[in-house]
Formats: sequence, structure tokens, C-alpha cells
Amino acid sequence: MKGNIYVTQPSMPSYEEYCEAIRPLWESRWLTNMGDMHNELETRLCGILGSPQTVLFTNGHLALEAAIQAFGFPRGGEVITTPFTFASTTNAIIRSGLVPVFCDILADDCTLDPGKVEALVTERTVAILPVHVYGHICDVEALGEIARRHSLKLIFDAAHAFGTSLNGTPVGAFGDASMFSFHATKVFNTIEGGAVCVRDESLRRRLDDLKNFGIRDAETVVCAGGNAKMNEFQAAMGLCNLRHFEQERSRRAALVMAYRERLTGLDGITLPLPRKGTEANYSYMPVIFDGWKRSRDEVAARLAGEGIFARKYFHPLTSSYPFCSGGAVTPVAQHISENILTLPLHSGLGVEDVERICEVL
Ligand code: T4K
Repeated sequence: MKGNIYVTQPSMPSYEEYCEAIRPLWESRWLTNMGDMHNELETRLCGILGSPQTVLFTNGHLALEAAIQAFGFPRGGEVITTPFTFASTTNAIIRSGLVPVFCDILADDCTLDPGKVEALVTERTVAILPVHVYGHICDVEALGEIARRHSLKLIFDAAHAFGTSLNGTPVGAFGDASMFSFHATKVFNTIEGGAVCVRDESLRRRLDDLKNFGIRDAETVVCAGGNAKMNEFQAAMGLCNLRHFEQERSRRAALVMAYRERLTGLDGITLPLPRKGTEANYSYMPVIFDGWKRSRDEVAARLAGEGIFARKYFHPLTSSYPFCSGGAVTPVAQHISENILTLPLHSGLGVEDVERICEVL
């Protein structure tokens, strides 16, 4: 039997390249707390993500919690969001003392449906928190317009969207804040890691406080912040991986094209795609099995039998978690969640692996 294939695999520099990158840490003995590599990575990411302010965090989830908490919303405020996401999105809202209000998604690209947002706005609504799921950039214009009309903050979960842009505008430029994940499984990784992009200098200051105990200097603590700093080993991995990101993107693009060639136009298979004008990062390969010869679950089981581990990103909907109040009506999200499978996609695969996977399908 050939080797197992997993949904993803971290992209990594060579062992030698990483060792070379971390060598200075043995000389400086400066390992964390906003070291040189941390600061260099922040500066580099501002350009790539299209944001004047980028604040690094130890992981994407804590970055998202800080992005929400930086606005100082009143406890119990409502946040309109998608249930078609990783647990982190919904949990970050709840852990910040706010209430997720679930809105349905678009069938084409699985992002929040702006046409259904406004009906959910109440006097308690404080923010809209959409997800650029699979790196598919949301309808940022329509969502921005709704947020402006109702004086709401627009906070994007851009965990999947590193390196994407819409009509030439990098994704970190949209909304009041955007959170990125640099987890090992992401298209660009710092082992664990994350960042928040904001435009406003005072918000940046607030994010810096939240990730470092609220400490401004040795004798000044301005708020009850926690510890969510990215260390130098993570930042070094990020600086190395940045050098190879475009190569990673183009290898993945070739695999996605190979998948699309084989799967497009098949009865019962739908491929959600990013909107027109998107420069994609090819982070995931989602496929909806709707009216296919076998159900999504049967396909997943058959693939697993062949050592191919696709994942049901995202099933179940986060609105079904026992700690979320029920009653969300999101039929499109429900249907997609029951029928979607994300197929293996990473630069360690070759077109022959895609062929093998498609043969099993
Ligand atoms: N918002 C959204 C929309 C997100 O998707 C995420 C994270 C977040 C927020 C929060 O960001 P972080 O705090 O994580 O930075 C994985 C990732 O752990 C998670 O980061 C990601 N989303 C989610 C979509 O996928 P799992 O539970 O599926 O991971 P796991 O351990 O099953 O790994 C998936 C596959 O990756 C494995 O089958 C094999 C491979 N793998 C994994 C790891 C950890 C490796 O080859 N090497 C590795 O080191 O969540």
C-alpha cells in the first residue's frame, strides 16, 4: 500500500535553513517578548497583508480573542457571524462575553450571506464577524456597507486567507480588524501563530497591551491583558517560510487545477470557488457531494480505507455546539456542512496523488 495522505502537511524550510535562522538566538539569548525576529516579521507582514499595523500573536485563536476584545464591547453584545467555521471563531466570541448570532452563508463560496445579515441586526448588535473560509474573500463591500449603516464593527476571521487579495487589494486591508492564523496546517505557518491587522494606531496599542499583560513599561500596567506573545523560534520559522510562500502557492495552484480538471462538470459534484477578482492562496480543496453516487460520509470512509484522510471542514456547524443557544436557521450552511469534504492539498503532493484520490472518488 502506498503511503498515507493527510488533508494537509506543514510547509517547512530545510532543516539547515531553519538552524541558520535560529543561530543568533544562542548568541543573543533573547528568546521571546518582542525580539528582533518578531519585530521583523511584523514589519514584513504589514506589506504582504496590506495593513499599516500588524500585531503578532502566539496563535490565531488568541489573536481573534484580542481583536474582539480590543473594541471594548459591552458584555452580552451580539455578534452576527457564520456557523460554518472552525470552533475558534464562535468560541472567541463567547469567551469575550458576547453572544454569537448565526447567519446563513452563500452557496457559491460558503462565506457569510450579506443579504441575510441585516434582518439579524438588533439594538444589542455590536459587530459582524464573517470568515474568509477556505481563503474565499467575503463580499467585503456589501458587509462593509451594512456595518457602516448600523455603526457596527466589522472583524474578519481571515485565518485561511493569508496571501489573498481582491481586485489587487490585500485581504488585511478590509474591515476594522482581520485575524490570521499561522498554525502548522496553514498555507503559511510559524508552527503556531497568528496576527491581527488594524489601521488605527490606538487599536494597535490596545492589541499590544492585550498580548503582554497590559504592560507598557516595568512599572506601568494599563489593563488586565494576558500573555499571547509570539516567540523568536516561531518568528524565525515565519521568516524562513515567507521566502518560500510563492513557491508553496504555485505548487498548490497546480494541484488545484489538476483536481478541477478531473472534477468539474461531474453530475453531483460542486466545487465552491472564490469570487471573481480574487488572487487565491489555494489553502483548501473543498468539494460538495450533492446527488453524487455516494454520500459525503461514504466517500470519506472509502478514501480513509485507501489511506487518504480528507476532512469534513466544517461539520458540524458551530451553532449546534451544546453551549450555543439553539434556534439558528441556516439551511444553506446546514446543507453544505452535511455534504462537504476538503480533499488533501499541500505541496508535498504530486499530480499523481490527485489522480489517485480522484480515481477513488
Ligand atoms: N478561525 C478559523 C476559521 C480556523 O480555521 C482556525 C484554525 C482558527 C480560527 C484558529 O487559529 P489557530 O489558533 O489554530 O491558529 C486544524 C488546525 O489545528 C487549526 O489551526 C485550523 N483552524 C483547523 C481548520 O484545522 P484540526 O483539529 O483539524 O487539526 P489536526 O491536528 O487534525 O490536523 C489536521 C491534519 O494536518 C492532520 O490530519 C495531519 C496534518 N498535520 C497536523 C499537524 C498539527 C501535520 O501534518 N502536522 C502537524 O503538525 O485543526
